[in-house]
Amino acid sequence: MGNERAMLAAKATIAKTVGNSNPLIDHHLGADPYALTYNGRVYIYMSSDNYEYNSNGTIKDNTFANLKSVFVISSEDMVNWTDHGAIPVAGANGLNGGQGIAKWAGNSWAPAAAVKNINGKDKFFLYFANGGGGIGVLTADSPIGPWSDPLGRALVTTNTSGMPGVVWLFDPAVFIDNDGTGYLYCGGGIPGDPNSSQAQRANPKTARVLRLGGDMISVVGSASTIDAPFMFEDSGMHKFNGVYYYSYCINFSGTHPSDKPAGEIGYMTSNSPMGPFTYKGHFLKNPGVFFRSGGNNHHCVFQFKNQWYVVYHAQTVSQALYGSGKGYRSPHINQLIHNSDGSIREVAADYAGIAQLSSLDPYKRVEAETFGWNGGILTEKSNASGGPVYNQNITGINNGDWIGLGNVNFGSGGAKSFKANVASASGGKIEVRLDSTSGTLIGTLNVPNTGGMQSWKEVETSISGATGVHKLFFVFTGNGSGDLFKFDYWKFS
Ligand SMILES: [Ca+2]
Ligand SMILES: [Ca+2]
Repeated sequence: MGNERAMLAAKATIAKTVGNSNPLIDHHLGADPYALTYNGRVYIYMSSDNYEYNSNGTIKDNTFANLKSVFVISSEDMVNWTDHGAIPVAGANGLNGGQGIAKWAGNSWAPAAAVKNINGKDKFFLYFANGGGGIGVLTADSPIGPWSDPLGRALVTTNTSGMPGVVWLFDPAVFIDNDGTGYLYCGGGIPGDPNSSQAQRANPKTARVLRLGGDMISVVGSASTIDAPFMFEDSGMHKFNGVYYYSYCINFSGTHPSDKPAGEIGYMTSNSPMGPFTYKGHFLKNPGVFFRSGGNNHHCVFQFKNQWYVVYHAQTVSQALYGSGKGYRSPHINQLIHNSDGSIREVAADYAGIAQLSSLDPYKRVEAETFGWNGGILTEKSNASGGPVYNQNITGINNGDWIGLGNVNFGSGGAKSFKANVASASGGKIEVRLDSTSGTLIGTLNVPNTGGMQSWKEVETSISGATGVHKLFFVFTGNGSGDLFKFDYWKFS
């Protein structure tokens, strides 16, 4: 994920400070976020923003050259996020080290995910844009994969019926109605750009909606045009109180009426998922209004545990590292409120984000790559056996680095022992602390030399004084300035 963390002193957070929930993660980036809720967890799928450097090592502005895979994180409480790594989507010309799944695709921009029960089995669908030239779909039996390419080609191209006139065939959103029918929303751009007329900017007619087949990997009939005023990109769809809300990013060109402000998320409503839609207003200002660095605006509205939210991106992590955003994006979530008349209130985007929804259970296996806050660590694909698909471990662990978790419930009886799966060529220690990186020490795990940095071993230590609900911190210590060890999962008993 780059060497930028090496520049930071140990113990420093980048942008997500202890107690805050935004950005969702700051140990790596993630753009164009999309939410899927399943079995009490929210999964966020993101374009794989990654820092690009000039030959002299200075940071470049984002050219989007790295958007070849899809990052996935998930949470049950909106504070502690599990890193599920990167789905190697684009597979043309040996991309993703030859492991790319969609062999025909050169890019995987702006994913969208859905789950549908087909023949008694939950099937997952991941839609993505092959740059601005078409939309593909991968399928899986779990929200984190493993994924496969059921078509071996794009699902939607510029040749699909009803698609001509779309400038950028990208930014899919997927929606499944109560009757099980799926719909795909996509498109963007301004005809004639950069020499477009005001009429073309005001009514680009580049958004589309398509009905999907029952298998979710075919299209039915012709795409319908959504005449979204000042449409730029970033389609969204949600249903509230029987009304269909189509939302999108308003373009930056020409003269805008005051109710269609440039770079904000506007929305339209209809009584049908295929439209026609009527413009109603806007609900999410450009990220630059809230977080200084602006750039494009990308969002997804979703419901989780009976509340509505919007996940969006902002250049907060890159801004913290480099002083300006440089076009690199990170995911955020804030609450979304429908007024009693059905209109959507302006979102109050901030760093505080969502208060933790539930306490974490420390008595089941918890992936080490699950945390709310961190200082100085990275994640990577793990060779440890027995973990989830695309299992990750914590890496880049230097003396003084740490991870922290929001509200962990040890119960009234308390924890007696702590077990961790670790790998090391040299050894070190994990200090287990409550409430802060310098809080009450409830145990210290000695990490032995396990024979290598991917030679995994479960080690255990006794714990005392851990009862009730606390923030939980693991502080990593050891000799020397190099990488001390790696950390796969942990469990109290
Ligand atoms: Ca480190
Ligand atoms: Ca793990």
